[in-house]
Amino acid sequence: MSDDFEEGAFLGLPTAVGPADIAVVPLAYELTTSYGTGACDGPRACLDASAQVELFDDHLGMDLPAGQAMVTEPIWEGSAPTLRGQLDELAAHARLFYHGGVFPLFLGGEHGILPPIIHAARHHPAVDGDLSRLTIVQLDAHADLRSSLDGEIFSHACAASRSLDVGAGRLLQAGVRAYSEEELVRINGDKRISTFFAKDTQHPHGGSEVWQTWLDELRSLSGPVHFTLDIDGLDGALVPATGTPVPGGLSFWQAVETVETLFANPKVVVISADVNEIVAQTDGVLTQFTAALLATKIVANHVLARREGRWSAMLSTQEEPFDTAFFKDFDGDAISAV
Ligand SMILES: [Mn+2]
Repeated sequence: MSDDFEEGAFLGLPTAVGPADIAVVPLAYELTTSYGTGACDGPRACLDASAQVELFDDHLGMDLPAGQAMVTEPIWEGSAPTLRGQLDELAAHARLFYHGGVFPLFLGGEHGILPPIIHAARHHPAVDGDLSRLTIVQLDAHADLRSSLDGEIFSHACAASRSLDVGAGRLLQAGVRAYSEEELVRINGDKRISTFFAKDTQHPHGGSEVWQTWLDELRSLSGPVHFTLDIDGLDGALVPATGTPVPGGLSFWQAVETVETLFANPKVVVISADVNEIVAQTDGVLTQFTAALLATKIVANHVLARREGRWSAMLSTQEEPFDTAFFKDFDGDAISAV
């Protein structure tokens, strides 16, 4: 722990003065969690746990922040009385980090944060208003491809469906092992979606071959990418306090390998990432520490991409108007159903 440790900041690193290169953006959002509760406290717990993470990253070969200006934003909390109002607020907040000069890492909060983040990502210069250019890479126990859950189309269980409805061009998923028939039909019928099921990648015989095809898929990507890590994609033993821990999931090193392979792709620009469904574990710290370690891996790989010329600031020159009432007016007819 260095002398200039800052309480509550990511990795304990003091907030940089001036324009940020990397922004850690905590989002205390939890309105639709169906089983466990506490995703709202997750970002704070993750920030606190990150104080115990080593600053030296062996893949990067340096101590973080490795010369980058890093800031930990104040924890965002919605004030609108309705879920749709909060989604609009969240999108407007996320928009602040898509000008192209900064890499945002959002800490959630339930997975319902994804559609407003993707909506805001259209303003990133690499996306340039056309979200069909954007690929979402998702690690998750759940497909999150329901058309609705308990009548709510913005449930966390619909995060991936709504992100495609918002306009994302492609969706790659791994770790998936809990899904409905409706979601399976959608996976098989929608060409934008490629899903790698945990029963295949984690199979004791032949699983490693399927895992290699996942990595090859990541290597074949091009264009802007948002990486979304639902920590329940990991085996439930690693994240016991997350909203819905599920056995049979990805190992820690498979999550790390996914991050390293994605950020190493020279044709890809990872414009942003999120780590979500973090819940403050009270009988230990494994859940929030696992999340903090993977968040650190994401930051370290972003720094490496900068140092090796795969990421450079590309500030947008025009001030595009932002649709601040997108979700409030989101057309129910526009949602995708099987
Ligand atoms: Mn999810």
